[in-house]
Amino acid sequence: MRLNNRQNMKTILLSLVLSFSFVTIQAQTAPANSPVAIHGALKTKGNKVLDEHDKVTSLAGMSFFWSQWSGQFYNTQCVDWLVSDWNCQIVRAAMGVESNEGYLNFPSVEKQKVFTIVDAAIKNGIYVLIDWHEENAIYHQNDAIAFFKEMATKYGSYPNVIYEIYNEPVQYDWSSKLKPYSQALVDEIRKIDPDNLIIIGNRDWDQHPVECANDQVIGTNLAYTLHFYVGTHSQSLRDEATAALNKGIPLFVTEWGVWGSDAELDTWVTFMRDNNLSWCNWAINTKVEPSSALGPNASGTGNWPDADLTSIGYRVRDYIRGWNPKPCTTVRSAYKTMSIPGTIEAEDYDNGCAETVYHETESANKGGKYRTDAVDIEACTDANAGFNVGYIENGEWLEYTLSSVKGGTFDITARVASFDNVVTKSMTIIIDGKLIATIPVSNTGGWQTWQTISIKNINIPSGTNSILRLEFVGGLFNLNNITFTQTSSNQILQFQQGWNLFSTNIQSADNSIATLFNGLDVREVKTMDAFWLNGINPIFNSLQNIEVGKGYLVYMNTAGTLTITGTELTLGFAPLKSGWNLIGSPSSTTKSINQSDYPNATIIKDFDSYWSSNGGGTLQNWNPSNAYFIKSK
Ligand SMILES: [Ca+2]
Ligand SMILES: [Ca+2]
Ligand SMILES: [Ca+2]
Ligand SMILES: [Ca+2]
Repeated sequence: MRLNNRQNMKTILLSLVLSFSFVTIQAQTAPANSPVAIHGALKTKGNKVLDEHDKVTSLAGMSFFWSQWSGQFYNTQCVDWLVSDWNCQIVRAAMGVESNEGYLNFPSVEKQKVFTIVDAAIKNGIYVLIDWHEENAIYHQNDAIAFFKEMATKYGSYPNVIYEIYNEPVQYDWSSKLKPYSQALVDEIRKIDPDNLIIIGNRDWDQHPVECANDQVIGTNLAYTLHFYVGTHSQSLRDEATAALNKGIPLFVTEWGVWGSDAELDTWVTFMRDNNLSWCNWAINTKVEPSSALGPNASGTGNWPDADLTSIGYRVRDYIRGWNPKPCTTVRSAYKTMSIPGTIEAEDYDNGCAETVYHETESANKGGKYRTDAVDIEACTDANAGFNVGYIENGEWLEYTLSSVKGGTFDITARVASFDNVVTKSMTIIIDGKLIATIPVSNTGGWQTWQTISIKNINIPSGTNSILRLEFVGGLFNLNNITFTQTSSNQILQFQQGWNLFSTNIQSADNSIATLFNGLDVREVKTMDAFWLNGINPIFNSLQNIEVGKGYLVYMNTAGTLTITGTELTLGFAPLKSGWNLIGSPSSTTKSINQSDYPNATIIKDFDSYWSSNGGGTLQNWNPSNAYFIKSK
């Protein structure tokens, strides 16, 4: 039925509104930081594939195997795993067309497998190749057109989708056979989807892209296929690819694998990296053949442990993981609860991102143990075994959140190993931005020959949720752990101008008032029955020393800070006289006041608040730096 003009206009407006909101919804669909959220719609320019920000983009991922023979892998869980564990940025649904089991005989069965993979890719925010996987497609052009028109209608508005219209043509002439097929497919797809990438196959299983470059298909956002098998193809095919690129066409490696010697594996991967070629590796399958990524027992739904991968699959996974590393969004947190004094294992650096909690010169964990960040961790043969950070290089650093740092003087020791005589090396210790110490490191005679390095009498300020940072100068050593042993403690007392109450639990080597208060603007220190006055002849002072656990009054002419350094002593409850007493805190930590602490106490007070055996008052805690007036029955 023909629409009249008014209805027609309404329909156009309505479809504009619908398509606009549709696009908006999809933009929100790609999960944050996913490849599609980052790159958006791909396009071509010259011989490059660009993202929506005009940035040259190459993607790495896996190809599924022929759909008709590996349907057990065509499921959402498998794609989820390839994204979450392998970091695949693209997958390829290789829809088998010919053969008795293929699409031509079972179109809805095979198409449904493609839908499953494409929908899972969209859900995960990755790219997906819809691959017409056959060698003789020129004889099934109408089937291919019908299929891709349906795909373009269903998925053409999703930036995720890439059409691969002819997997691997055999020896058909480009200009007279393959190009007309490709032009027809491109023209039909473009009637529905004006912009998603279309990848075009070429002669001899995609080894002659130069022929395409010399006689190009007309259209936009077209790239041409390059396929290779490491161990079969070598420099001459790389030369062909380079020549095609130099003639200005973009290439897309929709499939490559290993078949035979893997000697040129790195060479081929480097070639793709250098030329920004996107790729999918062949294949997710358990078939016993050289290119399979999975061993015979691997599940059909992902969750593959390393043992389920073939040696090639394991290496390919590494390439994919490192191709476009996932952006780090991990918020810093302690890997384990650690504090000073104590031992900090080098490998227990904080959870978090590179350059936030560590700096590494290269992105692999070269030791391959314990954790999966860039930090190099290996099994350790030192006492208590465990792990050590290895491959330490000049300028690398690690950070650790410490729940508490007890201020005081420390001996610091570290267990190190090195088999290098040449480089001058050391480790610098920084806490909360303050340089604490630098310890030299020298050759121990082997990478697992462990020695203790140490530095003594280092003063460290107290803190909570402190950041310990270890900076490595020179490098070329391994670190097992670092230990902070407290040799003396600090107590820091903040005095206001005027009268203050205080006590201490630190026994310093010289606890005379004259020494402790040297440099402070103090007028007087007193107890209830003795005094010390600044400036008078010392022999007239009835009070000479500060004793641990006792309470004192001090009058400051101006405010000041008293640091008492020495041995921490255990405090306790002093005997009380009847009536008023001045006592020191009975506890070296903040602790609530109970009647049972002093059964005869009726009032406990400082300058600001009181506790009463009858209740009331706001004084609730023994504070280790305070002194108290206490009335006893
Ligand atoms: Ca589109
Ligand atoms: Ca590393
Ligand atoms: Ca390193
Ligand atoms: Ca360790």
